[in-house]
Amino acid sequence: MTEPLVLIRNAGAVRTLSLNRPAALNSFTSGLHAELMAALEAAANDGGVRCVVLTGEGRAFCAGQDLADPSVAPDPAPGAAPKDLGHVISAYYAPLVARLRSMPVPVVAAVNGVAAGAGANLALCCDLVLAGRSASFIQAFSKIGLVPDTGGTWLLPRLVGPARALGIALLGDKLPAEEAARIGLIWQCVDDAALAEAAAALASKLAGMPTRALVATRQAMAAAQGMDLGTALAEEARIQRDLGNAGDYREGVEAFRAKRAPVFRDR
Ligand code: T3D
Repeated sequence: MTEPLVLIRNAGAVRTLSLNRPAALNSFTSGLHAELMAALEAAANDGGVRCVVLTGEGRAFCAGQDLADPSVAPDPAPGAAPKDLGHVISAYYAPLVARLRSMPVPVVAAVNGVAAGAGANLALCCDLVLAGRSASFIQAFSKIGLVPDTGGTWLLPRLVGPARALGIALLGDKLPAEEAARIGLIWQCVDDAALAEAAAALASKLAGMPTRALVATRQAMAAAQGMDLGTALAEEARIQRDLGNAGDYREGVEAFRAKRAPVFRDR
């Protein structure tokens, strides 16, 4: 029996997806792409899941594209046709980013080790990124003659500003987790030994919160990046109108007034 390329664990309303190609630092093959997409799709469609955690098996989070995969690695044979990396991005990485950014529940990245290339941007696509102190983020693309993909050109300047984003992307240097947290690239850096527990606690907290409002916040903040203030204010009014008609708002206000803990159910 072949090992699954994504391990799936459930704890209450939290589903953890763990990339499982540790010998190749969880780098992406078409098989890993397919299993990860299927696992995300299943989590999105399961009403019992209220938060997803993405992590990696072994000592890495994800080293990006598997550069040994013959479908993408340049063929050294003289006169061999170049590989169409545009197709690889459109067929695999772009749909993965779109899937993650439209998940109906919050997604936490628990970065347990190196996150390089598409692996770094996979983590940064998640809503909250926690990393172990020995983890690192590498925009490895420039080292092999590529640009940041998997949302990197969009995410990096928004997260850390254009000057830092360009430095990180051009140099492709290893950015330690502590520094990544200091400059606002990620949410938090914790001791390696505390990572799993910290991610579980964060995910469980998010799972108990009003899911629809959390997801709407992600979407509104992303959309507002391309709007003027007036348009963003109008969009806030539109979203608040929707959420104000939802059960979670009624429950949140009732619980506040009754001085009890709320039980949110919308998804
Ligand atoms: O190309 C396209 O299809 C377009 C899409 C591109 C998206 C991308 O992600 S491009 C960027 C691809 N990723 C990289 O360039 C990173 C390559 N890896 C590294 O730079 C280093 O491995 C790390 C900095 C991530 C870790 O370094 P280190 O010293 O801790 O480990 P290592 O010894 O280099 O790697 C350990 C093993 O994992 C090794 O295999 P071995 O020798 O033990 O059999 C190494 O070959 C393998 N490995 C690491 N990264 C990859 C990989 N194998 C295939 N693909 C990888 N990306």
